[in-house]
Amino acid sequence: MKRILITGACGQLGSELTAELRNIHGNNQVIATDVSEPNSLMGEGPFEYLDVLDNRRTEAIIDQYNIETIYHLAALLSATAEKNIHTAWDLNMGGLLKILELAKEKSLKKIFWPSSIAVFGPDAPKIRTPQTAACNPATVYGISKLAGEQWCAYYYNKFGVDVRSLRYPGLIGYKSLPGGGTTDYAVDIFHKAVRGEEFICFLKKDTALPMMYMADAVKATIDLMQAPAESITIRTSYNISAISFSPGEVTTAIQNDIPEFKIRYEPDHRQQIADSWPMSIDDTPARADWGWEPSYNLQSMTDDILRELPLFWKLDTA
Ligand code: AKB
Repeated sequence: MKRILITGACGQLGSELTAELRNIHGNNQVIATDVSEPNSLMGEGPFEYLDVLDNRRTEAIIDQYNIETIYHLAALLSATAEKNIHTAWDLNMGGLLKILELAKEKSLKKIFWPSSIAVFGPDAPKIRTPQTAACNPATVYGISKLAGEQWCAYYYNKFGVDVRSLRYPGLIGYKSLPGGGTTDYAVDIFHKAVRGEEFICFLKKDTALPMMYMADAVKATIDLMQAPAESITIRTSYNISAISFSPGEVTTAIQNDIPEFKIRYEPDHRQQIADSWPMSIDDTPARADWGWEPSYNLQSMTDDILRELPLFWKLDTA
């Protein structure tokens, strides 16, 4: 029986994607791997310690479990990458190249690899940034994502590796926490609101960025991977869009449910990263090619998180 491998499975997206893939394919069909301890979010199923830069171990796991599809998520996010530029490049690029090469050698069926809105830099249009806008990223993370996209297209065109990719915006979920991203504030803010605490925001009030609720991100990923190969016209990475909001706007949405919620703004080094990114994204090709459509807007996402988060963390908000 052929199985699915996930690298970076303990991360914010990895945990929830692993759980959903296990729901769809069965617990034992999805092998979660990471350099940290497994968490309960990802559900029951096989877990292996894996540093993706360890090629021999990656290959051994692929062989041991008869892997045919890989979701290669292990990476450093934007803010951490700016502090560790060479480590970020080594992990984000080295990891991808090793997975692509193994996919070629072993004729794996499909590879998923996440890109980001960070491929765009200050010279791209800020509003509804098109799929084909100039990509001149201002961050190491963005540079690694842009180069990674080109490697994905190269392995597809040259060797027929069926690798598919999405340019994720900031992902917002209440179950798993992000780590080291510039959009992380938009997750932390809900935890503070539910706990009745003031939130200190590291971005300015009016810094709008593209965002997406985790349920939509998981759905987009699985829909892209299930789409027939002939419908995939973009082999670098697809723009996908759902919501765009600023810290001020998400605060208003939270205050609709929790009027006493308070926020204070103390912008730090992450402001410069956010200023280099688009404010909203045009995702026409994703909608046309494989029917992408988000389900959540800012208020429906906010209502859902504020309802579910206290139950999830068993917090007493009464
Ligand atoms: C980050 O903030 O680094 C990520 C991203 C937009 O790719 N969430």
